[in-house]
Amino acid sequence: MAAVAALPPKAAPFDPETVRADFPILERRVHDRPLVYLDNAATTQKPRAVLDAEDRFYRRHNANVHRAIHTLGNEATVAYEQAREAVGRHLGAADGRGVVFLRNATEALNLVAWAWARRRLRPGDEILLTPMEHHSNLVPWQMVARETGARLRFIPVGPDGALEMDALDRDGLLGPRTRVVAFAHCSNVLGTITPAEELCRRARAVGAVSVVDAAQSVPHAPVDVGRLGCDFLAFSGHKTYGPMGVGVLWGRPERLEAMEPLFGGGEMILKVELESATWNEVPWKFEAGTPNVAGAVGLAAACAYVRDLGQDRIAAHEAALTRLALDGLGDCPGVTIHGPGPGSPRGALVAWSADGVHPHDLAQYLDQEGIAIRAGHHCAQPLMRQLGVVATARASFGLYNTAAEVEALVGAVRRAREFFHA
Ligand code: C6P
Repeated sequence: MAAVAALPPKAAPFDPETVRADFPILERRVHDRPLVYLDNAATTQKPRAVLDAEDRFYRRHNANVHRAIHTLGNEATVAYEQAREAVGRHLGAADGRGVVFLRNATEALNLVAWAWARRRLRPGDEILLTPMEHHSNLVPWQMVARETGARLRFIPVGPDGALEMDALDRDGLLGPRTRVVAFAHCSNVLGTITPAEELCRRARAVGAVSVVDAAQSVPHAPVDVGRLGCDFLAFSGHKTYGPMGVGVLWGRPERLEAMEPLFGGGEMILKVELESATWNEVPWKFEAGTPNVAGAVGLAAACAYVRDLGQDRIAAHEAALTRLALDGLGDCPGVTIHGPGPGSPRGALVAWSADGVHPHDLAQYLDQEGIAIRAGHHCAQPLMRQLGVVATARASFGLYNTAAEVEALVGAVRRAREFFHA
């Protein structure tokens, strides 16, 4: 189990000041100011428990997995497979059988698109998405639609950032032609939390598979694949306090069983002849070649870390920070906040436009004060078009952020406006 600096009793309010000590990078200064890291939706910082788990793997147990008879090989294999079990349980599954280790959420979504959808879809079939998808959950479907003749359809996003669920029936978006329903659990721009359970249920009712892009939800709240009722779920380790280069596709084991592998090579085979081969069992048949074992071990440590802290307490803390940011930024002159207003469900991020200040200029100004935010299209260009902007500024919160940091952000955004309007 991962160590946590000073584990408070579960009932106590969450204290970010205590957990900050677990993150060495937060000691850094940027432009001679304390680092205020508010770019957690892009990637989170790593606690010592994760750094140590990776380090320990390389120092003590490094060997290739599933191949060697020697002691280190066995230890590495055990560590890797234990990580799989831990990630499966973190997602509410009984075991790790549905957990495919990949590089990131993007690769996980591509695996479903190419290995599941491309082989099954026919002209006239439909793939139902939303216009607020990250490109990683849009472009693979565009590519598969082009190859198969399937049609892309979109559940509209209203001005309040919510999905217009009544359009499913009103506009005939969901029906017997729908084969795939793929959507973000939480938008990386609007922060909208989508009605994932309902969408999965509606998909199931018409015989479509549901694909949940959980890149922005798994890091912030407990996510249970059983409760969601999804067929596939994707997330990235690096956004959830784990290492870069490891991501997960969770698939309902019977769906994975029915899928052909996408990549051929080592470890995904059962038997190879000169002209043919048969496949290993699920999930290994999707993991061709040497996997990122240290990454998987680090990800399992990250899961243990947030569970030890209490995911519900982290979620409540981040919701309070988000409310503070919505209120503070909302009071700044010339600022337009995108996405659901206060009181509506929202992930731990706020994107906004500031009248007369380009988001890139704003991000650079904030950087001079040690404050890291993201500015750009956030890999959601169609959504930017709908919002009528080319880019936005975005602050996104993690468990180690504090109310004082949000106040620093708001103060700096105010000063930036005065600076750029002077
Ligand atoms: N978003 C951001 O918003 P990868 O790069 O594969 O780890 O994650 C891709 C991805 C998929 N879905 C959603 C909803 C996402 O937000 C992201 C990554 C980052 O800053 C980078 S664009």
